[in-house]
Amino acid sequence: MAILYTFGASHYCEKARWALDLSGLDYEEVRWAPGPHLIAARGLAPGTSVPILRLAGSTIQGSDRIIDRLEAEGRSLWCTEVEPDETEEIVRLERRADEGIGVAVRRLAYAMTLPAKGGHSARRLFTDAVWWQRPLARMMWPITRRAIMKGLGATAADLPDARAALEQELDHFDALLADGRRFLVGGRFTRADIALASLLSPIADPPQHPVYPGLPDSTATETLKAAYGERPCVRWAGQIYRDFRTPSPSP
Ligand SMILES: N[C@@H](CCC(=O)N[C@@H](CS)C(=O)NCC(=O)O)C(=O)O
Repeated sequence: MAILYTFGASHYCEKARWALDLSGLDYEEVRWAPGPHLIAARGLAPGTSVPILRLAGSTIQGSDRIIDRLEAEGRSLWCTEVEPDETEEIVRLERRADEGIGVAVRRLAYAMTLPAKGGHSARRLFTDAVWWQRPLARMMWPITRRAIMKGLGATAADLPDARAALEQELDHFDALLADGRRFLVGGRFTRADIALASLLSPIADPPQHPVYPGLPDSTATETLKAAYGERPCVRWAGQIYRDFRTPSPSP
């Protein structure tokens, strides 16, 4: 059976999980915890980031590559038969969601929670990880926490920048959706919609999300929702979840 390695709360992992759920592929999800994942990931893939998919003897790292593979196998339930100019637009918007919204949401969420010591965000990050990683993750947390703040530019001093970066990305997608379109490209549900909706899920916090409702509450989610929950692109993400997010099997 295929295995998807994730962080339960990661929005990039949710993107891959959503695509896998739609593909009908039989898979198991194994959730890791930040810190110990470094050892586990290096044993499997060139880099340390999740999601990682093990499928038929191969290892695919990165949500975009995982979706590429599902498409190559003809397993996509989203629309792939599009015009060449639409393909370019789908690629462009998925990349913008990955590199813009995805990065900015994560940075702001961490900048709001990690600088205050207290373990609140740690509980959310570890709670559903495989049993053997949890004690290790707790031990490593002081180092992991500092590494994340430094690596992602998520210190208290970074808050204004992090907020501005996210707002710039939200403005971009709000403007794109201002014509009332239901889907990002070509009037059909494509991988660009999966990308943007999943990467906005930490703000949209949709009830259909297969992981968030079971996690400890997050002050970051509440603050992000209060600040940006009414943004058109965030409301759009909630609607895409309502219409297209089928439940995934429990890990
Ligand atoms: N563009 C990548 C981003 C993946 C990513 O940044 N994953 C984070 C979790 S949100 C991660 O694994 N960080 C730990 C690491 O890189 O070691 C994708 O779409 O898969």
